[in-house]
Amino acid sequence: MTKCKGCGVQIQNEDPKEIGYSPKAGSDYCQRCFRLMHYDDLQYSMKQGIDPHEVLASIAQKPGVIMWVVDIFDFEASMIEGLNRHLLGRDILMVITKRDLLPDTLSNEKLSRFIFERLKAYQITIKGLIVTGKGIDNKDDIFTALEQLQAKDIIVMGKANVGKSTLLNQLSQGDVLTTSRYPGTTLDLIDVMIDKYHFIDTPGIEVKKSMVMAVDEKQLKQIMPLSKIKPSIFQLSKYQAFILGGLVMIKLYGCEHTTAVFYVGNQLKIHRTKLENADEQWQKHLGKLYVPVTIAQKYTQTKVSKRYDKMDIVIDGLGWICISGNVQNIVVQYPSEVNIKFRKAAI
Ligand SMILES: Nc1nc2c(ncn2[C@@H]2O[C@H](COP(=O)(O)OP(=O)(O)OP(=O)(O)O)[C@@H](O)[C@H]2O)c(=O)[nH]1
Ligand SMILES: [Mg+2]
Repeated sequence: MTKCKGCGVQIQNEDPKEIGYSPKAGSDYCQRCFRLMHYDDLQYSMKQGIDPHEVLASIAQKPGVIMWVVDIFDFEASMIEGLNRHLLGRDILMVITKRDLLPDTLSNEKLSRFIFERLKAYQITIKGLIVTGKGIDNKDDIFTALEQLQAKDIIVMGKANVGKSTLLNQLSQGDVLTTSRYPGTTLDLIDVMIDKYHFIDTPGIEVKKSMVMAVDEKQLKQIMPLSKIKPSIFQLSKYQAFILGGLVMIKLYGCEHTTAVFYVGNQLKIHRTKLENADEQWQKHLGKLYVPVTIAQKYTQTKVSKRYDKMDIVIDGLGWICISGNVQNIVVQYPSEVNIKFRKAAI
């Protein structure tokens, strides 16, 4: 039995409806990978397909250094609670991806400080940190860190869609592994030899309660950042509301010298409205002017007061909004199946 070089499943030639199908005997790739690679066509979604406990358990059994891949744009959703406990005594090298999406004006020192503060809050200990992204060539830093850890076998793991396979393709200067914007691309462990190192690509650990999971796959292009984020900055006074696509409404009460900076994909429309009209506008335009919407279209409201001088409202899978200045109250309306968090500003 051969394994698909792109996603790791066993290739089979019998059942077109089952995973691993290829019409040709002896092919290197399954039909799903072939169509993803060449036509950006998702034959079937695997976003709910892989049991995260099974993935973590199989990773824990493999000897080697853990390369934990984390998406800087979706940092909070990339976290794995109790990671050190799941991987007791193992060396963890953290590799941050998608740095290219954040503004160049943000220094790496500031970024590292933010990352270590967040890791402390999550009680996660790492042995090293590398920040990289598309178009950033610091492969040498990664290999130097692996050398220091005396790594031979390296297990590349992390949440779905953080960029594990993309990173490995970059390190090997090839395009062997299948990558896609759809979570759940890699389906089984895949061995990748790069020089003397034996890397293992792994299926992403399921991301729960993310906007990426809440919208239809066809809408992903509208919410995921496709290029460097251009932050949208608004100066606010008194009462203001914002509607992000058809996904989130943020109401700000009692603003005084307040600034809101939106770090979301550039394609997502940000609608600014008067607070007193916001609910009416939402009802009227949802699914028409205000798109995309989630599949379930069920929403929850949370009321918060500003906890930090500069506070981020983080919406998993969508980005974050940094609020500074005075605000009496903030009400966030968001899809019930999506996680939101409040943190000290990242930028
Ligand atoms: N801008 C940018 N996009 C990236 C980067 N790394 C990955 N991506 C994109 O993120 C998406 C997911 O990448 P993959 O490499 O398939 O992610 P993965 O972690 O292997 O995903 P699973 O196999 O589903 O767990 C793709 O659309 C990639 O093009 C990066 O450094 N910068
Ligand atoms: Mg992958």
